Amino acid sequence: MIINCAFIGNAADGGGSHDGGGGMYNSSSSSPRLTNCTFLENTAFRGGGLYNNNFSSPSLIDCMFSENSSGNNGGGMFNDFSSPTLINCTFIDNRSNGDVGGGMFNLFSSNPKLTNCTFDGNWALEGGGMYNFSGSSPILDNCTFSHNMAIDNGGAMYNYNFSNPTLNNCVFHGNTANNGCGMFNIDSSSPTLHNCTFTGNSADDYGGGMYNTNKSSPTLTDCTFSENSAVFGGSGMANFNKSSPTLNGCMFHGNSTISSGGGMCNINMSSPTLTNCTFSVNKATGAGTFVGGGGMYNISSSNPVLTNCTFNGNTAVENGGGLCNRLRSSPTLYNCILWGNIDSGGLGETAQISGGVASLSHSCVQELDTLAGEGNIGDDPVFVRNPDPGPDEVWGTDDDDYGDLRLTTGSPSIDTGDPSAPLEPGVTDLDGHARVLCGRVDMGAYEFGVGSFDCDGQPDLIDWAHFQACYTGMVLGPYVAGCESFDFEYDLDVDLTDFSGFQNINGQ
Ligand SMILES: [Ca+2]
Ligand SMILES: [Ca+2]
Ligand SMILES: [Ca+2]
Ligand SMILES: [Ca+2]
Repeated sequence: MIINCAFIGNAADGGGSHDGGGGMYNSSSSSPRLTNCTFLENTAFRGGGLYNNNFSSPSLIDCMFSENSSGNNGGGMFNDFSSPTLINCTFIDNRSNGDVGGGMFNLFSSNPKLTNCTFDGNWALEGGGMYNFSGSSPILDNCTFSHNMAIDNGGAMYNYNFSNPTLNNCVFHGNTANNGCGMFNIDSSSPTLHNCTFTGNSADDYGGGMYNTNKSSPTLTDCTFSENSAVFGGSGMANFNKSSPTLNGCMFHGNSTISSGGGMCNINMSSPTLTNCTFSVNKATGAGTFVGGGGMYNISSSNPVLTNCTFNGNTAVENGGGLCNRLRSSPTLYNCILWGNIDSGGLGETAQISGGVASLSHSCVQELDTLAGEGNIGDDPVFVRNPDPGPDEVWGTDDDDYGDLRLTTGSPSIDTGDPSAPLEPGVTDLDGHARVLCGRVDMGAYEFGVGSFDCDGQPDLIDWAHFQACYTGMVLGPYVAGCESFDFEYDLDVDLTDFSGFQNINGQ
């Protein structure tokens, strides 16, 4: 056990097997406990600060790795067949001078667990903050990656060759790279992300927030991509070469490119599945016949499936403010809203979606004209609030408002989604409410009418009279049909949490 120690200015440069761990070297199941330790300005060929080899999995609490550097991989830390536990640790300004993993390098099934850790200003050729290689799948909770940089790809994190990290409540902010500033996933690397945010990341090529290629198909729930940029496109997310992620409840707003796919681009047989997602005020300013897609750009046999997604206020200088589809790319859309998207032709149908559509049903499309399909409408969905650039009338400043894309009383998009869509236990909308209320799913990402048992859109005393009969307290449901309107968290009970939810909106 090592407490309150500082490792400063040490070097491991013996060559051969003596070239790892400038500050500390752990080998053969050596797993010390370190609390409140500092690794500063140490150097080595591998693992400038700390090198863990051959099942060495130390625990580190309140430790800092700063300005360590490696000639090869892992400026701050190198894990080789090793899975340390880190809590409240910080990696600042570490460098991998020769290769990859500026902050941390994980090799051969190294699966460290990181909680409340920060990676800031780390630098490498690839994977400025962290590089995971060959089945290395760390678990990260409440971690932040900011201002990390890769000369090539993966500014904050690079996942390569079946590396599938799990991330909860993580933030990627202000990272830079050629491709995938927040995260770069390649060769069947498919992380799982929940409640993560990618904001203000800036790519020289593709994928400001995230870049997926060669059959890398991450799963994302409740994630946000905002104000990222990429010169060539896919500023929020870029998917290449049979990479087809699954997104539920994700938001893309204020992302921009000077080419195609402000929010997302899908290229070469990449067909993501998106449910309850919103795209607002994303921008693609490239020029040319094949260029556009303020919200989403699909090209070369890329056929995403979108269910209950809302596109509003996205712009393309050329084609398809909402979606642009080119070269045998044909998305399928169910229960979607495409409204207020703009391209060179204004606000017409082709500004909402340009190019091939495999199927469009029970959706709202502004100026609906030539697109065929069951249950489609062209009437104003009447959002709570449209996006607004604020008093300065310029997008990209602090007073920007990406709007409130929930529906209002009387909206023609209420109860006009696919009538066969079932009410499934635990399946929610973007707000976490039941996905189907009042017997039929709505169009768009948000279901209307929570708190209104009688489905008149007004949560009031008439509904309150039903609340008591619906109340299950500590006992889990089932409750009677219709009571899901009171289940604010949609956790299949009606309890005190739901009571306060009802109180909050009663009389509105
Ligand atoms: Ca503004
Ligand atoms: Ca409904
Ligand atoms: Ca009511
Ligand atoms: Ca509940």
